[in-house]
Amino acid sequence: MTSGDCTIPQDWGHYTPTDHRVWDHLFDRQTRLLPGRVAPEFLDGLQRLDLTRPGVPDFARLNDQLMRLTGWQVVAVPGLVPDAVFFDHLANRRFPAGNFIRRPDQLDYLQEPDVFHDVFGHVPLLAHPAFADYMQAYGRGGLRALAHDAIGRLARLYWYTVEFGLIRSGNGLAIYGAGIVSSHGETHFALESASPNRLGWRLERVLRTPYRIDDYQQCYFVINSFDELLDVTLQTDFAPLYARLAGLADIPINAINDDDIVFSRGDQQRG
Ligand code: HBI
Ligand code: FE
Repeated sequence: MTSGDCTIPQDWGHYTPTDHRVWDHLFDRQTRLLPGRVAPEFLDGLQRLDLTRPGVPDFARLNDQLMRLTGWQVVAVPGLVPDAVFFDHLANRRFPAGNFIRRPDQLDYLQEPDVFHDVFGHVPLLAHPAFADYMQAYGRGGLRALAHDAIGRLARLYWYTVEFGLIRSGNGLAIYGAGIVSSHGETHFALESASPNRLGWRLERVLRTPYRIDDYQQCYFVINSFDELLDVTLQTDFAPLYARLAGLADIPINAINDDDIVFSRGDQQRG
């Protein structure tokens, strides 16, 4: 790693008893809620990575397991890092995780990703081979998108999969996006609220859909499987796609198009 990679030591010993209590509180609240709502691969990752131990995880320990399972590593960063740095980490199978944790009065909302969002939300699926490869493919795609001035468009893919993705699971829908999985309120909202649209995931559709960062989503996209997400991403030649999409209008955030597959919150596919 170079000195421009924005990493810092996690310094696990610096977490206070309050920090560990905040982790445990959020962890318990989410793990009570997730069974039956989250993709089984996520719960599997929590177990396999030994994340069920109390307290803020020690990255050194976590990395032993993660390296063994999929060759990924978690590195500590102080907060948001520049796009090029972020993509370079992902492209090299390193996930940058904020090393700070929110205060007890910030349990429900936080602007910058902290260690709970980053580790609880993102890391369990990095133990899953197809998702692990998808994240690396995204990082490589991000580095190429920098050259095409297309970061804003590719960021929509990250947003609607890695952060706020839904997946078909058994005969229902399940959450897998870290922004949902790490949020008590949005876990309920994404699956149970009547207000957002839940549409079948298609790469081009997602790249044409803006998103909002200041509220629960108005639109979620549903993948069939992590294998499909990986395959489509690997097989797509993004440069000509960016060129073609530049000539097409964005699709309003709350729109349903004729060719969209619409899922209802009762899980039945209507479209
Ligand atoms: N930095 N630490 C951190 N975490 C992110 O999720 C992140 C980032 N920098 C840039 C970034 N995300 C976005 O540009 C991408 O999601 C597209
Ligand atoms: Fe995130």
